[in-house]
Amino acid sequence: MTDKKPVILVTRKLPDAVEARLARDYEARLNPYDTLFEADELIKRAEGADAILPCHTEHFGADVFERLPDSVKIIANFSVGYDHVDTQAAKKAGVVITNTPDVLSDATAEIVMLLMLGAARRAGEGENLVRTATWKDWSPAFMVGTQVTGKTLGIVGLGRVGKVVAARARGFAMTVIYHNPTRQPEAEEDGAVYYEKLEDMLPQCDFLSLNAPNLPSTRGMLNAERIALLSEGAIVVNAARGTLVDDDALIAGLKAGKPAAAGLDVYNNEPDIDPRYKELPNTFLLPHIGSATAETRDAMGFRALDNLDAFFAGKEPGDRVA
Ligand code: 8YV
Repeated sequence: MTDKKPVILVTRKLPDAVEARLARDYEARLNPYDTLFEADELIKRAEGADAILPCHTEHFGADVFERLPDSVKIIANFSVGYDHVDTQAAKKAGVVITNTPDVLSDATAEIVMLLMLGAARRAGEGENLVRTATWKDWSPAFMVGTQVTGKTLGIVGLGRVGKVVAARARGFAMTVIYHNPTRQPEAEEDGAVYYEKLEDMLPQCDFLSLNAPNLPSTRGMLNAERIALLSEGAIVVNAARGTLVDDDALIAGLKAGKPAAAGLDVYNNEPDIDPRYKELPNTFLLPHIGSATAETRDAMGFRALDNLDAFFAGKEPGDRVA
C-alpha cells in the first residue's frame, strides 16, 4: 500500500480553504499566479499527474486527450457545466470526468434575478448616469422601466438552476412557465406550467430566462424566428451559456425593441464578447459571475475534492458525468 499522495494539477487559483484541503490530502500542483494555461502548457504541467482540477476556462478537446499523459485518470471540474470537455474523447481515453452540481444553483439563480431586475429597471443606464455625473434632473418619465413583480417568467431548462430560479421568482409573485426536453415530475414543477414546444411558450413570456446546458440541440436556440415570437416588451436573460444565443439575432432584436432588453452574464467567445452589446442602452451586462460568491466557490472546490477523494478511494465519484 503506497503512502504516496495522488498528484493533482490545479489549473487556476482556487479559494484558500480549498487549496488548504488540497495541500493536506494531495500532492497539489497549484497555480498561485492564476495563469491561464493553453493546451500545450496544460499538457506539459500534467506530466506525472494523477488528476486535473480545472475550470471552464481550460478546454479538453479530443486533441488534448490524445496528448494528455496516461497518468491522468480523472478530471474533476470546478464547474457544473462541462461543455469545455469532449466527454466522448474522455471515455475513449479512459479518463473519468466529474462536475460540481447543486452547490452553485442558489448563487446562479441570484444572478438570474439580478439580470431580470437590472434589465427591467435599466440599472446599467442608471449606474452610468450617477458615475459619469450626467444625472441632472428627475421627472415622472425619468428612467422608467418594467415591473418584475407579478409578471410571467418563462424558463428554458427547468434543471437544478432553473428550479431555484422558479422558486426565487415566486418571491416576486411571478407566474412561472417552462420549456424542457421532457416534462419534469409534477412534484418538481412546483406549480410551473410545462410547454412542450418552446415556440408555444415564447408569446406568453414577460421575461425569458435561458437555463439550459450548452448542447448541440441548444446551440443558437434563441434565434430570429423565436425572438419574433416574444411578446412586446419581453425581456431576455441568460446566465447559462452564451452559445444558446444567436448574437446577430439578439442584437438585431434589441435594436428593433424586441426583446425590449436583455440581461446577460454569459456570452459567445467570452470575455471577448460581441462589442455591439456594449453599445446598446437596453442591455445589462455582467462578466460571468453566476457562481461568484465566497460560499459557493468554497463549496464548488470541496465538491470537486469530494469527487477526487471518492475516486482515489476506489469508489465511484458522486458527480461523474463521463
Ligand atoms: C463557474 C459556470 O463559476 O459552473 C459553471 O458551469 O459557468 C460558472 O458559474 C465556472 O464554470 C467555474 O469554472
